[in-house]
Amino acid sequence: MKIFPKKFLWGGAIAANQAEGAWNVNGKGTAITDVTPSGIAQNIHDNKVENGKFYPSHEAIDFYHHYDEDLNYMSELGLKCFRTSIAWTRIYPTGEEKSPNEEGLKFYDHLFDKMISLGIQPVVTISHYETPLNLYQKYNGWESKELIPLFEKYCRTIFERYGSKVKYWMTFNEMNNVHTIPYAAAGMDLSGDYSHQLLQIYQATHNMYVANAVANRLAKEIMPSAHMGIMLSLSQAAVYPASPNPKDVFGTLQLQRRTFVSADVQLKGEYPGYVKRIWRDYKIKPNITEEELKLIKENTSEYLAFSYYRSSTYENGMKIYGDTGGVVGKPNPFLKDSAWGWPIDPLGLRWMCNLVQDRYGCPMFVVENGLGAADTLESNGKIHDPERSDYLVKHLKAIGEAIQDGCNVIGYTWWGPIDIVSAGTGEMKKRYGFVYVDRDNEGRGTMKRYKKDSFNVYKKIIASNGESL
Ligand code: BGP
Repeated sequence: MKIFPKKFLWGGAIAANQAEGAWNVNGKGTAITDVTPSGIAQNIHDNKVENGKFYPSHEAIDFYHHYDEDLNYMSELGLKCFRTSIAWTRIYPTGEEKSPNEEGLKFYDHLFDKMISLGIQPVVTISHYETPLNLYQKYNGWESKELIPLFEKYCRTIFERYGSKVKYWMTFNEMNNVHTIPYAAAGMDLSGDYSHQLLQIYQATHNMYVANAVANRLAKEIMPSAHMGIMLSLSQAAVYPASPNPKDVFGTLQLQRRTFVSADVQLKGEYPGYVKRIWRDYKIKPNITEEELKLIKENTSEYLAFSYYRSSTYENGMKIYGDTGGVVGKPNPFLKDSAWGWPIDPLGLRWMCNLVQDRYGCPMFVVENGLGAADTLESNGKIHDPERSDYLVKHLKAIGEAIQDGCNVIGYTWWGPIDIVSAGTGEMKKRYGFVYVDRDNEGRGTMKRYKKDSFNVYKKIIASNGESL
């Protein structure tokens, strides 16, 4: 049955800091990720060198020097699009230079040209956990409005340069994660008591909403045919009440609203009442001007891009933890966990698509989904990864169901179609790829690439436009 639209964007997604390596070459400045030896979710941010080792983002899989070969694999896979981020610090090393770094700009010219020559459409995240370190140290990242004009300058530069090559853009990766991993999501630290921390969170997200609106306004001027989206972690919203206790059910809604608020403001253009209630209850007053609200209202985003890895369960009053995968609640007896403890729940993805359709009615783009697992490279160069194939097929079937439910899903980019460094743990061992990279947690290995069994599974699905599912 023909379920997936003809122009469905089958793809893969990575982030500059988890793949490129080459962290300080050709004028690149230091990003927050470059000083997190063990993964960004762990908030190791005090700029300490651990045994002189900065493996994760300093070398990663050296995509910077291997992109040609790597994109050839992506082309063989049949990808229609490839999502990556532009490293802000390649373009503006500290975020504050007057003019951009030409070497950095050239790199993305080559990268996008290569994709286009293969018939792969570039999809760009403007800021993926890669705030320039200087902006964290000087301003505590997005807590400060100083970042808005700096971001605008960065956007102007990349829109003017790549506007003719890139049609799909998204501003901030998983902005809603600011509640659980503020250093990664907003380049900031939280301090003081809970209400002060809440104030910081709402101030930072507000500043990012303004920056998103500014980017949308700029896009209309510079590249009017571009599609501008927001990107959220919907694993953060895929939360089930742990019981039918009304307190668990209502508490779950409150928790989900930490995610919805970002979509409500940036897609509908207004702050919802439930947020104003939180501000009143905690006696916090973020600095928000009438002019900014007008700007947000007039420059809403067109589509909602999201990641979805897992679901969680919530019991009223419980302390919520979070990592890159979403929130971590009570174990769900109905689901099996991945090797890294993330419950595998394809139906949760169908639920999220439907929820987005019902709440916003806008196009949606599943830009991250995947299974992080350890793989074994056999002596004959083979890698057998049936669990990854199974995860892929089940989640794509769930999207197929969502499309039949009436959801406007425009594409799907599997997370890490080639192995990259894990954002959360800094490990190489937690692999998502259809292509294996010979590189271990200690940075050893030949860097050679190998196709895994799952490679052909995804290839077949794409070749049949999803009909083989
Ligand atoms: C998301 C991030 C990605 C990515 C993914 C998987 O939150 O946007 O950068 O890494 O999670 O997480 P991890 O790498 O920790 O397995």
